[in-house]
Amino acid sequence: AGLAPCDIIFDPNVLAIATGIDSHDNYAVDFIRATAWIHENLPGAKVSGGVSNLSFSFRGNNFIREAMHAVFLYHAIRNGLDMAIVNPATSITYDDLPTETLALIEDVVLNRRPDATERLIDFAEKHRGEAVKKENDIDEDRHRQPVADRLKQALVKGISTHLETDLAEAVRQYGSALAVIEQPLMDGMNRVGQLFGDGKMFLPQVVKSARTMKQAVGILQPLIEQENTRNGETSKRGKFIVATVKGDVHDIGKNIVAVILACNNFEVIDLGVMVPAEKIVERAIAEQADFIGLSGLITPSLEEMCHVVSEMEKAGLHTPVIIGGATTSKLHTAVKIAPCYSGAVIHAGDASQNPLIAAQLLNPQTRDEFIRSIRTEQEALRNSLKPVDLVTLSEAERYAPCIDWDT
Ligand code: B12
Repeated sequence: AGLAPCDIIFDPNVLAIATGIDSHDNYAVDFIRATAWIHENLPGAKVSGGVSNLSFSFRGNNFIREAMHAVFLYHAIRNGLDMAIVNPATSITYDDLPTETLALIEDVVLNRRPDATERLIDFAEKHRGEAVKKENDIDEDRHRQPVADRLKQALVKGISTHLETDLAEAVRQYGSALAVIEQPLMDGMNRVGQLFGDGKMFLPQVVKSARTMKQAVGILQPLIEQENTRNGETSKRGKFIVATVKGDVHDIGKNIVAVILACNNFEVIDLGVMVPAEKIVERAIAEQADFIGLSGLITPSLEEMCHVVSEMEKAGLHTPVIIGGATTSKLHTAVKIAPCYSGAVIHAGDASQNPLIAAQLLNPQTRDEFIRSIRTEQEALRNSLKPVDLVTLSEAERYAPCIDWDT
Protein backbone atom coordinates (compact mmCIF):
# COMPACT_ATOMS: atom_id res chain seq x y z
CA ALA A 1 0.00 0.00 0.00
CA GLY A 2 3.07 2.23 -0.11
CA LEU A 3 3.15 2.87 3.63
CA ALA A 4 6.37 2.77 5.60
CA PRO A 5 6.24 -0.09 8.16
CA CYS A 6 6.85 2.35 11.00
CA ASP A 7 3.66 4.22 10.03
CA ILE A 8 1.51 1.12 10.58
CA ILE A 9 -0.04 0.29 13.94
CA PHE A 10 -1.86 -3.00 14.28
CA ASP A 11 -4.61 -3.48 16.85
CA PRO A 12 -5.14 -7.23 17.17
CA ASN A 13 -8.20 -6.53 19.36
CA VAL A 14 -8.30 -7.29 23.06
CA LEU A 15 -11.45 -9.34 23.75
CA ALA A 16 -13.10 -10.24 27.03
CA ILE A 17 -11.88 -13.37 28.82
CA ALA A 18 -13.35 -15.27 31.79
CA THR A 19 -16.82 -14.89 30.31
CA GLY A 20 -17.85 -18.48 31.05
CA ILE A 21 -17.66 -19.37 27.35
CA ASP A 22 -14.77 -21.76 26.81
CA SER A 23 -13.89 -20.44 23.36
CA HIS A 24 -13.14 -17.03 24.94
CA ASP A 25 -10.58 -18.37 27.38
CA ASN A 26 -7.62 -18.05 25.03
CA TYR A 27 -8.33 -14.50 23.82
CA ALA A 28 -5.62 -12.86 25.94
CA VAL A 29 -3.09 -15.51 24.93
CA ASP A 30 -4.11 -15.03 21.29
CA PHE A 31 -3.56 -11.29 21.58
CA ILE A 32 -0.17 -11.79 23.16
CA ARG A 33 0.85 -14.36 20.52
CA ALA A 34 -0.41 -12.12 17.69
CA THR A 35 1.62 -9.27 19.16
CA ALA A 36 4.75 -11.42 19.29
CA TRP A 37 4.14 -12.58 15.69
CA ILE A 38 3.70 -9.02 14.38
CA HIS A 39 6.75 -7.90 16.28
CA GLU A 40 8.85 -10.68 14.79
CA ASN A 41 7.50 -10.88 11.25
CA LEU A 42 6.59 -7.28 10.42
CA PRO A 43 9.62 -5.34 11.59
CA GLY A 44 9.01 -1.66 12.21
CA ALA A 45 5.24 -2.00 12.56
CA LYS A 46 3.76 -1.23 15.96
CA VAL A 47 1.09 -2.96 18.06
CA SER A 48 -1.60 -1.31 20.16
CA GLY A 49 -4.68 -2.47 22.05
CA GLY A 50 -7.57 -1.22 24.18
CA VAL A 51 -7.07 -3.04 27.45
CA SER A 52 -10.30 -2.57 29.40
CA ASN A 53 -12.25 -5.03 27.20
CA LEU A 54 -10.21 -7.84 28.69
CA SER A 55 -11.90 -7.72 32.11
CA PHE A 56 -15.42 -6.84 30.99
CA SER A 57 -16.86 -9.85 32.77
CA PHE A 58 -15.72 -8.46 36.13
CA ARG A 59 -17.60 -5.18 35.81
CA GLY A 60 -18.23 -3.79 39.27
CA ASN A 61 -15.06 -5.28 40.75
CA ASN A 62 -12.42 -2.74 39.96
CA PHE A 63 -9.73 -4.45 41.98
CA ILE A 64 -9.95 -7.64 39.87
CA ARG A 65 -10.23 -5.61 36.68
CA GLU A 66 -7.19 -3.48 37.36
CA ALA A 67 -5.22 -6.50 38.51
CA MET A 68 -6.10 -8.33 35.27
CA HIS A 69 -4.98 -5.31 33.25
CA ALA A 70 -1.68 -5.06 35.12
CA VAL A 71 -0.95 -8.76 34.52
CA PHE A 72 -2.02 -8.60 30.89
CA LEU A 73 0.08 -5.51 30.15
CA TYR A 74 3.07 -7.04 31.88
CA HIS A 75 3.02 -10.08 29.55
CA ALA A 76 1.93 -8.23 26.40
CA ILE A 77 4.74 -5.67 26.73
CA ARG A 78 7.29 -8.46 27.13
CA ASN A 79 6.01 -9.80 23.82
CA GLY A 80 6.28 -6.52 21.96
CA LEU A 81 3.17 -4.41 22.74
CA ASP A 82 4.22 -0.84 21.94
CA MET A 83 1.24 1.20 23.14
CA ALA A 84 -2.19 0.70 24.64
CA ILE A 85 -5.31 2.49 25.72
CA VAL A 86 -5.27 2.26 29.50
CA ASN A 87 -6.81 4.01 32.46
CA PRO A 88 -4.15 6.46 33.66
CA ALA A 89 -5.73 6.59 37.11
CA THR A 90 -5.16 2.90 37.75
CA SER A 91 -3.02 2.34 40.80
CA ILE A 92 -2.47 -1.41 40.89
CA THR A 93 0.87 -2.62 39.60
CA TYR A 94 1.99 -6.18 38.83
CA ASP A 95 4.24 -6.09 41.89
CA ASP A 96 1.37 -5.12 44.22
CA LEU A 97 -0.40 -8.42 43.77
CA PRO A 98 0.04 -10.99 46.52
CA THR A 99 1.46 -14.28 45.15
CA GLU A 100 -1.83 -16.16 45.52
CA THR A 101 -3.89 -13.49 43.74
CA LEU A 102 -1.25 -13.13 41.03
CA ALA A 103 -1.32 -16.89 40.38
CA LEU A 104 -5.15 -16.89 40.10
CA ILE A 105 -5.11 -13.99 37.67
CA GLU A 106 -2.23 -15.33 35.62
CA ASP A 107 -4.08 -18.64 35.35
CA VAL A 108 -6.96 -16.75 33.73
CA VAL A 109 -4.97 -14.34 31.55
CA LEU A 110 -2.56 -17.01 30.31
CA ASN A 111 -5.29 -19.68 30.18
CA ARG A 112 -3.22 -22.06 32.29
CA ARG A 113 -5.99 -24.31 33.67
CA PRO A 114 -9.56 -25.16 32.66
CA ASP A 115 -11.05 -24.13 36.00
CA ALA A 116 -9.17 -20.81 36.11
CA THR A 117 -12.29 -18.67 35.58
CA GLU A 118 -14.33 -20.41 38.31
CA ARG A 119 -11.46 -20.09 40.75
CA LEU A 120 -11.12 -16.36 40.04
CA ILE A 121 -14.90 -15.85 40.33
CA ASP A 122 -14.83 -17.65 43.72
CA PHE A 123 -11.98 -15.49 44.85
CA ALA A 124 -13.70 -12.32 43.63
CA GLU A 125 -16.92 -13.29 45.46
CA LYS A 126 -15.07 -14.00 48.71
CA HIS A 127 -13.19 -10.75 48.49
CA ARG A 128 -16.05 -8.62 47.23
CA GLY A 129 -16.23 -5.46 49.30
CA GLU A 130 -12.84 -6.15 50.78
CA ALA A 131 -11.15 -3.81 48.37
CA VAL A 132 -13.53 -1.02 49.45
CA LYS A 133 -12.98 -1.91 53.09
CA LYS A 134 -9.25 -1.85 52.50
CA GLU A 135 -9.44 1.67 51.09
CA ASN A 136 -11.24 2.77 54.27
CA ASP A 137 -8.82 0.90 56.50
CA ILE A 138 -5.80 2.47 54.88
CA ASP A 139 -6.08 5.54 57.10
CA GLU A 140 -5.91 3.37 60.23
CA ASP A 141 -3.22 1.05 58.91
CA ARG A 142 -0.99 3.75 57.58
CA HIS A 143 -0.08 4.98 61.07
CA ARG A 144 1.44 1.60 61.77
CA GLN A 145 3.81 1.99 58.83
CA PRO A 146 7.10 3.87 59.18
CA VAL A 147 6.86 7.33 57.65
CA ALA A 148 9.46 6.44 54.98
CA ASP A 149 7.23 3.61 53.73
CA ARG A 150 4.19 5.88 53.70
CA LEU A 151 6.01 8.46 51.60
CA LYS A 152 7.36 5.81 49.25
CA GLN A 153 3.85 4.42 48.85
CA ALA A 154 2.45 7.91 48.18
CA LEU A 155 4.97 8.40 45.37
CA VAL A 156 4.48 4.96 43.82
CA LYS A 157 0.70 5.39 43.90
CA GLY A 158 0.78 9.09 43.04
CA ILE A 159 -1.44 9.96 46.03
CA SER A 160 -0.88 13.26 47.78
CA THR A 161 -3.67 13.15 50.40
CA HIS A 162 -1.40 12.79 53.45
CA LEU A 163 1.74 14.45 52.12
CA GLU A 164 1.64 17.49 54.42
CA THR A 165 1.42 15.49 57.65
CA ASP A 166 3.77 12.71 56.56
CA LEU A 167 6.39 15.21 55.39
CA ALA A 168 6.18 17.14 58.66
CA GLU A 169 6.77 13.89 60.56
CA ALA A 170 9.63 12.92 58.22
CA VAL A 171 11.36 16.29 58.68
CA ARG A 172 11.30 15.72 62.46
CA GLN A 173 12.68 12.23 62.01
CA TYR A 174 15.35 12.97 59.38
CA GLY A 175 16.39 16.33 60.79
CA SER A 176 16.07 18.45 57.65
CA ALA A 177 13.90 18.92 54.57
CA LEU A 178 16.84 18.14 52.30
CA ALA A 179 17.48 14.86 54.10
CA VAL A 180 13.84 13.92 53.49
CA ILE A 181 14.34 14.55 49.76
CA GLU A 182 17.63 12.67 49.62
CA GLN A 183 16.40 9.64 51.54
CA PRO A 184 12.71 8.57 51.59
CA LEU A 185 11.62 10.65 48.58
CA MET A 186 14.58 9.66 46.41
CA ASP A 187 14.04 6.02 47.48
CA GLY A 188 10.42 6.36 46.39
CA MET A 189 11.34 7.81 43.00
CA ASN A 190 13.98 5.14 42.50
CA ARG A 191 11.33 2.52 43.25
CA VAL A 192 9.07 4.16 40.64
CA GLY A 193 11.97 4.04 38.16
CA GLN A 194 12.60 0.38 38.94
CA LEU A 195 8.95 -0.61 38.49
CA PHE A 196 8.77 1.43 35.30
CA GLY A 197 11.99 -0.13 33.96
CA ASP A 198 10.61 -3.61 34.70
CA GLY A 199 7.38 -2.88 32.81
CA LYS A 200 5.34 -3.05 36.03
CA MET A 201 4.36 0.61 36.02
CA PHE A 202 3.37 2.67 33.00
CA LEU A 203 4.09 6.16 31.83
CA PRO A 204 0.77 7.77 32.95
CA GLN A 205 1.40 6.36 36.42
CA VAL A 206 4.98 7.71 36.41
CA VAL A 207 3.56 11.13 35.45
CA LYS A 208 1.26 10.90 38.51
CA SER A 209 4.25 9.99 40.69
CA ALA A 210 6.27 12.88 39.28
CA ARG A 211 3.40 15.24 40.07
CA THR A 212 3.27 13.97 43.65
CA MET A 213 7.05 14.36 43.98
CA LYS A 214 6.79 17.93 42.72
CA GLN A 215 4.05 18.61 45.29
CA ALA A 216 6.26 17.16 48.02
CA VAL A 217 9.20 19.34 46.96
CA GLY A 218 6.80 22.33 46.90
CA ILE A 219 5.70 21.61 50.47
CA LEU A 220 9.32 21.27 51.61
CA GLN A 221 10.61 24.30 49.71
CA PRO A 222 9.95 26.93 52.44
CA LEU A 223 11.80 24.70 54.90
CA ILE A 224 14.71 24.17 52.51
CA GLU A 225 14.87 27.94 52.15
CA GLN A 226 14.88 28.41 55.92
CA GLU A 227 17.53 25.75 56.43
CA ASN A 228 19.82 27.00 53.70
CA THR A 229 19.43 30.75 53.68
CA ARG A 230 22.66 32.49 54.45
CA ASN A 231 21.71 35.28 56.79
CA GLY A 232 23.34 38.65 56.60
CA GLU A 233 24.71 38.21 53.09
CA THR A 234 23.41 40.81 50.70
CA SER A 235 25.48 40.56 47.54
CA LYS A 236 25.14 37.58 45.23
CA ARG A 237 27.95 35.03 45.35
CA GLY A 238 27.98 34.23 41.64
CA LYS A 239 25.87 33.50 38.57
CA PHE A 240 24.79 29.94 37.99
CA ILE A 241 23.15 28.75 34.79
CA VAL A 242 21.24 25.48 35.17
CA ALA A 243 19.67 23.43 32.38
CA THR A 244 18.44 19.97 31.58
CA VAL A 245 20.17 19.11 28.33
CA LYS A 246 18.56 18.73 24.91
CA GLY A 247 16.37 15.65 24.49
CA ASP A 248 15.65 15.30 28.21
CA VAL A 249 12.46 16.45 29.98
CA HIS A 250 13.30 15.49 33.57
CA ASP A 251 13.34 18.59 35.75
CA ILE A 252 12.52 17.63 39.34
CA GLY A 253 16.21 17.27 40.33
CA LYS A 254 17.27 20.38 38.43
CA ASN A 255 14.56 22.41 40.17
CA ILE A 256 15.80 21.26 43.57
CA VAL A 257 19.33 22.28 42.55
CA ALA A 258 18.02 25.75 41.57
CA VAL A 259 16.20 26.22 44.91
CA ILE A 260 19.26 25.23 46.93
CA LEU A 261 21.52 27.54 44.92
CA ALA A 262 19.14 30.46 45.32
CA CYS A 263 19.06 29.85 49.07
CA ASN A 264 22.84 29.93 49.07
CA ASN A 265 22.74 33.37 47.54
CA PHE A 266 23.66 32.46 44.00
CA GLU A 267 21.93 34.19 41.11
CA VAL A 268 20.25 31.33 39.27
CA ILE A 269 19.38 31.44 35.59
CA ASP A 270 17.24 28.39 34.91
CA LEU A 271 17.06 27.64 31.19
CA GLY A 272 14.51 24.85 31.70
CA VAL A 273 14.48 21.46 30.00
CA MET A 274 15.45 20.19 26.53
CA VAL A 275 18.00 23.00 26.22
CA PRO A 276 20.18 22.89 23.09
CA ALA A 277 23.94 23.31 23.50
CA GLU A 278 23.97 26.53 21.46
CA LYS A 279 21.53 28.16 23.85
CA ILE A 280 23.63 27.20 26.87
CA VAL A 281 26.78 28.60 25.23
CA GLU A 282 24.99 31.76 24.12
CA ARG A 283 23.60 32.47 27.59
CA ALA A 284 26.89 31.58 29.30
CA ILE A 285 28.61 34.26 27.21
CA ALA A 286 25.82 36.84 27.45
CA GLU A 287 25.43 36.45 31.23
CA GLN A 288 29.14 35.95 31.94
CA ALA A 289 28.10 33.03 34.07
CA ASP A 290 30.42 31.79 36.81
CA PHE A 291 29.13 28.20 36.65
CA ILE A 292 27.09 25.96 34.38
CA GLY A 293 25.04 23.14 35.92
CA LEU A 294 23.92 20.42 33.52
CA SER A 295 21.24 17.92 34.47
CA GLY A 296 20.43 14.68 32.66
CA LEU A 297 18.51 11.51 33.54
CA ILE A 298 18.34 9.48 30.36
CA THR A 299 21.29 7.75 28.72
CA PRO A 300 21.31 9.96 25.56
CA SER A 301 21.85 12.96 27.85
CA LEU A 302 25.30 11.65 28.69
CA GLU A 303 26.35 12.02 25.06
CA GLU A 304 24.60 15.39 24.87
CA MET A 305 26.62 16.63 27.85
CA CYS A 306 29.83 15.82 25.94
CA HIS A 307 28.41 17.83 23.05
CA VAL A 308 27.60 20.80 25.31
CA VAL A 309 31.11 21.01 26.74
CA SER A 310 32.64 20.55 23.25
CA GLU A 311 30.61 23.53 22.07
CA MET A 312 31.76 25.50 25.11
CA GLU A 313 35.33 24.60 24.24
CA LYS A 314 34.83 25.77 20.65
CA ALA A 315 33.46 29.06 21.95
CA GLY A 316 36.62 29.53 24.04
CA LEU A 317 34.79 29.30 27.39
CA HIS A 318 36.46 28.15 30.61
CA THR A 319 33.44 28.38 32.92
CA PRO A 320 33.38 25.42 35.35
CA VAL A 321 30.69 22.85 34.52
CA ILE A 322 28.91 20.83 37.18
CA ILE A 323 27.27 17.61 36.08
CA GLY A 324 24.33 15.96 37.88
CA GLY A 325 21.28 13.73 37.46
CA ALA A 326 20.49 10.08 38.04
CA THR A 327 22.33 8.55 35.05
CA THR A 328 25.46 10.65 35.40
CA SER A 329 28.47 9.38 37.30
CA LYS A 330 31.96 10.33 38.37
CA LEU A 331 33.34 7.71 36.00
CA HIS A 332 31.43 8.87 32.93
CA THR A 333 32.26 12.48 33.73
CA ALA A 334 35.96 11.63 34.01
CA VAL A 335 36.18 9.37 30.98
CA LYS A 336 33.84 11.00 28.49
CA ILE A 337 32.95 14.57 29.41
CA ALA A 338 36.04 16.10 31.05
CA PRO A 339 38.40 15.25 28.15
CA CYS A 340 36.22 17.36 25.79
CA TYR A 341 36.78 20.58 27.77
CA SER A 342 39.75 22.48 29.07
CA GLY A 343 37.73 24.12 31.86
CA ALA A 344 36.87 22.21 35.05
CA VAL A 345 34.15 19.55 34.83
CA ILE A 346 32.93 18.26 38.17
CA HIS A 347 30.38 15.58 38.96
CA ALA A 348 27.97 16.21 41.86
CA GLY A 349 26.24 13.20 43.40
CA ASP A 350 23.34 15.22 44.77
CA ALA A 351 21.93 18.72 44.86
CA SER A 352 23.35 19.61 48.27
CA GLN A 353 26.95 19.10 47.09
CA ASN A 354 26.54 21.83 44.51
CA PRO A 355 26.95 24.97 46.67
CA LEU A 356 29.94 23.36 48.39
CA ILE A 357 31.59 22.73 45.03
CA ALA A 358 30.79 26.28 43.90
CA ALA A 359 32.18 27.71 47.14
CA GLN A 360 35.51 25.90 46.62
CA LEU A 361 35.68 27.26 43.07
CA LEU A 362 34.82 30.81 44.10
CA ASN A 363 37.43 31.07 46.80
CA PRO A 364 40.78 32.07 45.23
CA GLN A 365 42.56 30.27 48.07
CA THR A 366 40.96 26.89 47.38
CA ARG A 367 40.08 27.06 43.68
CA ASP A 368 43.34 25.87 42.06
CA GLU A 369 43.95 23.13 44.58
CA PHE A 370 40.32 21.94 44.28
CA ILE A 371 40.50 21.78 40.47
CA ARG A 372 43.87 20.02 40.69
CA SER A 373 42.46 17.39 43.05
CA ILE A 374 39.40 16.81 40.82
CA ARG A 375 41.67 16.41 37.78
CA THR A 376 43.94 13.97 39.62
CA GLU A 377 40.91 11.94 40.68
CA GLN A 378 39.56 11.94 37.11
CA GLU A 379 42.93 10.90 35.71
CA ALA A 380 43.01 8.00 38.18
CA LEU A 381 39.49 6.96 37.12
CA ARG A 382 40.51 7.01 33.46
CA ASN A 383 43.61 4.96 34.22
CA SER A 384 41.58 2.46 36.24
CA LEU A 385 39.81 1.33 33.09
CA LYS A 386 41.16 -1.78 31.46
CA PRO A 387 43.37 -0.74 28.55
CA VAL A 388 41.88 -1.56 25.18
CA ASP A 389 44.02 -3.86 23.02
CA LEU A 390 44.51 -2.11 19.72
CA VAL A 391 45.07 -4.04 16.52
CA THR A 392 46.27 -2.90 13.11
CA LEU A 393 43.79 -1.74 10.48
CA SER A 394 44.41 -4.77 8.28
CA GLU A 395 43.81 -7.12 11.22
CA ALA A 396 40.63 -5.27 12.21
CA GLU A 397 39.37 -5.56 8.64
CA ARG A 398 39.65 -9.32 8.86
CA TYR A 399 37.00 -9.22 11.64
CA ALA A 400 34.60 -7.10 9.60
CA PRO A 401 31.02 -8.38 9.64
CA CYS A 402 29.92 -9.83 6.33
CA ILE A 403 26.37 -8.66 5.64
CA ASP A 404 24.34 -9.90 2.72
CA TRP A 405 22.38 -6.70 2.00
CA ASP A 406 20.24 -8.40 -0.68
CA THR A 407 18.42 -10.37 1.99
C1 B12 B 1 9.72 11.06 37.22
C2 B12 B 1 10.33 10.38 36.00
C3 B12 B 1 9.83 10.76 34.74
C4 B12 B 1 8.82 11.90 34.55
C5 B12 B 1 9.60 13.24 34.60
C6 B12 B 1 8.75 14.38 35.12
C7 B12 B 1 9.58 15.61 35.34
N1 B12 B 1 8.93 16.73 35.20
O1 B12 B 1 10.76 15.59 35.64
C8 B12 B 1 8.25 11.55 33.13
C9 B12 B 1 7.05 10.65 33.28
C10 B12 B 1 7.88 12.75 32.25
C11 B12 B 1 9.40 10.72 32.54
C12 B12 B 1 9.59 10.55 31.19
C13 B12 B 1 10.52 9.67 30.68
N2 B12 B 1 11.35 8.87 31.38
CO1 B12 B 1 11.63 9.01 33.27
N3 B12 B 1 11.87 8.79 35.10
C14 B12 B 1 11.35 9.40 36.13
C15 B12 B 1 11.90 8.76 37.44
C16 B12 B 1 10.90 7.74 37.92
C17 B12 B 1 12.24 9.72 38.58
C18 B12 B 1 13.13 10.91 38.22
C19 B12 B 1 13.14 11.91 39.35
O2 B12 B 1 12.48 12.94 39.27
N4 B12 B 1 13.84 11.57 40.45
C20 B12 B 1 13.88 12.41 41.62
C21 B12 B 1 14.92 13.55 41.45
C22 B12 B 1 14.94 14.44 42.67
O3 B12 B 1 16.18 12.92 41.29
P1 B12 B 1 17.30 13.41 40.25
O4 B12 B 1 16.70 14.03 39.06
O5 B12 B 1 18.28 12.33 40.04
O6 B12 B 1 18.01 14.62 41.01
C23 B12 B 1 18.80 14.49 42.15
C24 B12 B 1 20.30 14.37 41.85
O7 B12 B 1 20.57 13.55 40.72
C25 B12 B 1 20.73 15.80 41.69
N5 B12 B 1 20.73 16.43 40.36
C26 B12 B 1 19.89 16.33 39.31
N6 B12 B 1 20.25 17.15 38.32
C27 B12 B 1 21.34 17.82 38.74
C28 B12 B 1 22.12 18.80 38.12
C29 B12 B 1 23.19 19.34 38.80
C30 B12 B 1 24.01 20.38 38.17
C31 B12 B 1 23.51 18.86 40.11
C32 B12 B 1 24.64 19.41 40.83
C33 B12 B 1 22.74 17.88 40.71
C34 B12 B 1 21.66 17.36 40.04
O8 B12 B 1 19.83 16.55 42.49
C35 B12 B 1 18.67 15.82 42.85
C36 B12 B 1 18.59 15.76 44.34
O9 B12 B 1 19.78 15.32 44.89
C37 B12 B 1 13.24 8.12 36.90
C38 B12 B 1 13.79 6.96 37.73
C39 B12 B 1 14.99 7.35 38.57
N7 B12 B 1 15.44 6.41 39.34
O10 B12 B 1 15.51 8.44 38.50
C40 B12 B 1 12.80 7.72 35.47
C41 B12 B 1 13.86 7.55 34.39
C42 B12 B 1 14.94 8.60 34.50
N8 B12 B 1 13.08 7.76 33.15
C43 B12 B 1 13.41 6.97 32.20
C44 B12 B 1 12.84 6.96 30.91
C45 B12 B 1 13.27 5.85 29.97
C46 B12 B 1 11.89 7.93 30.53
C47 B12 B 1 11.24 8.06 29.14
C48 B12 B 1 12.18 7.85 27.94
C49 B12 B 1 10.04 7.11 29.08
C50 B12 B 1 9.33 7.03 27.75
N9 B12 B 1 9.31 5.81 27.23
O11 B12 B 1 8.87 7.99 27.23
C51 B12 B 1 10.72 9.51 29.21
C52 B12 B 1 11.83 10.47 28.79
C53 B12 B 1 11.39 11.60 28.02
C54 B12 B 1 12.59 12.50 27.74
N10 B12 B 1 12.85 12.74 26.48
O12 B12 B 1 13.27 12.96 28.65
C55 B12 B 1 14.54 6.04 32.61
C56 B12 B 1 15.89 6.44 32.01
C57 B12 B 1 16.67 5.21 31.59
C58 B12 B 1 17.91 5.61 30.86
N11 B12 B 1 19.04 5.26 31.43
O13 B12 B 1 17.88 6.20 29.81
C59 B12 B 1 14.44 6.09 34.18
C60 B12 B 1 15.78 5.85 34.90
C61 B12 B 1 13.41 5.01 34.60
C62 B12 B 1 13.82 3.59 34.24
N12 B12 B 1 14.31 2.83 35.17
O14 B12 B 1 13.66 3.16 33.12
N13 B12 B 1 10.17 10.20 33.54
